[in-house]
Amino acid sequence: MADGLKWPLSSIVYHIYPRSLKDSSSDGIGDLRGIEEKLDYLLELGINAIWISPIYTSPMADFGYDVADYRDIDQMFGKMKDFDNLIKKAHDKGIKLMMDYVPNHTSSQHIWFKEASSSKNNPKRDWYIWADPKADGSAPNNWKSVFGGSAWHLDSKTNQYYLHSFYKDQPDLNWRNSDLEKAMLDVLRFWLDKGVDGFRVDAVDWVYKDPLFRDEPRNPNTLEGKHSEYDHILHTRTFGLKETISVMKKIVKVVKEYENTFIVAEAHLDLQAIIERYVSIGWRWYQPFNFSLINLPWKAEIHKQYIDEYDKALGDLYIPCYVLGNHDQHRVGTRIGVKQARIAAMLQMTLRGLPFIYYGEEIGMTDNHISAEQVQDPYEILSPKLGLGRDPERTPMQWDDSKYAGFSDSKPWLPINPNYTSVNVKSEEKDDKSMLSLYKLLIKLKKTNPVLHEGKYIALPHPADNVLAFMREKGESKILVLLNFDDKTKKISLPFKSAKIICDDTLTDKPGTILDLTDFNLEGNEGYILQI
Ligand code: TEU
Repeated sequence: MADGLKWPLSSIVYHIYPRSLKDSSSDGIGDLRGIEEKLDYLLELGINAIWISPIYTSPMADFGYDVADYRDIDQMFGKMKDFDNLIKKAHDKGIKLMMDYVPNHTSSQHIWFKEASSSKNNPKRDWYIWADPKADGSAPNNWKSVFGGSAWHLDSKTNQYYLHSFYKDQPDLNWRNSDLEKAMLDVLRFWLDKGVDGFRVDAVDWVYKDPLFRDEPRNPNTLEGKHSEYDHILHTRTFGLKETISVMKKIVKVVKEYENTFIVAEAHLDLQAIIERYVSIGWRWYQPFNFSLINLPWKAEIHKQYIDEYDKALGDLYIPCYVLGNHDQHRVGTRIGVKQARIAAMLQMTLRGLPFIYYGEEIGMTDNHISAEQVQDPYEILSPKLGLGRDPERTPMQWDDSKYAGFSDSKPWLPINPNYTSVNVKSEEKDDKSMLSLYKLLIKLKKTNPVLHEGKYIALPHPADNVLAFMREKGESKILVLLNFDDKTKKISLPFKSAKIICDDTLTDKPGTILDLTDFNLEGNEGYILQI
């Protein structure tokens, strides 16, 4: 049974945004054959699992997160036989494949919604969430869509509003209906039967909402012009209801019927709530995403506090999770700068647990500027100029310095970042100090060094302000990780007279060189992994 499984304990997951990895069909949009072409690159990088953002049939109102058929591949990405081929090739190379599972909503083009909206008496009506207008015809309550505006859209044909937590073309499903629940759980089985190794679960905290449709309170801490309309409300009745755990348990129950499977679910939660998720779901091969490296201010003290507590709470029972970026978040190199992105990579790869790498992170890709005419993301369109749009972090992968960066022969769906002439796979492969070289080394260490792979995390006091230090320990073997989160030199004194360099952030120091840390200047943006 499933408990013999080991892969999430020894893997690095590469997150593919399929529109942007590699276009094999010359339409400017990435596809499945493009992914297949790049499997050897991933293997060379050291990746042994991929998660692909949605590739299902979709009108692409939210670029695949609006699913019109959970059991088919969008023609833009290829055909089912391309998927079958991809999974076979990936497995032959020892790469696990995780799909994206979108339980909260479908596309308004899904046959279920077409049926549900055809009449109030349609048997599928209750598969979605409907409510009558208020007496004045307005929306049933004050609930807001994440992307902006009311969460309700009037269906003029049946004169009822349907709920959409995200875009209006993404009607929310009603998981309180048992037929719907069964149909959605069967979707998991469909892909598991095809041999997928697990799922990333989308937006699960939105799945249940107050059945009485009561208003939500105003958030007293937000400012006009600074925060989105959605953030002006506290989501006490539409987010993270206690039923979230029960729906996750149902999803887990299905996935765990299959061997060697794994689930990671979105969890925009504080530390206590994350821990509660692990404990109440209680399956070792389930993991809530930990977005702390993205969301917390980039300060060593703040991260230490989080990591210490998180690592201790999970112990050996659950697998920690660290993420520096994804398709919804500005790229790490843009958030904290390209030099600190190296420090962040060293941190992510030396901590315990399962790291996720967002495509392009490994070459140091940064956000691209998107002009008003180039905007694609509905979030930017509905909540403009707040820096919320997600196009900047979704631009095509930079493979080489040829026209369109080796991503496609045609104009890509989003503009290539002009830095592609130097930030690209081909040139970084030739440069033994590049970000790509750093990632390759870190991934190799993470997978093969027994201390980094299996050792305990040992918290250490800060050697200096904004400097993080911790140890990994297995038996007598010890590794010290020393990371300067600052761009200023820090004087440190640690009781290690002969610490041997395994890796430094710029790959300029010779491995094996001995450092005396009893009286040491740690330069700005400098990081070390050291054998003690
Ligand atoms: O995102 C859900 C989610 O957490 C959003 O609130 C996210 O914070 C938002 O996109 C702002 O960045 C998931 C997907 O990751 C996202 O791409 C989809 O648009 C969304 O669900 C709807 O399916």
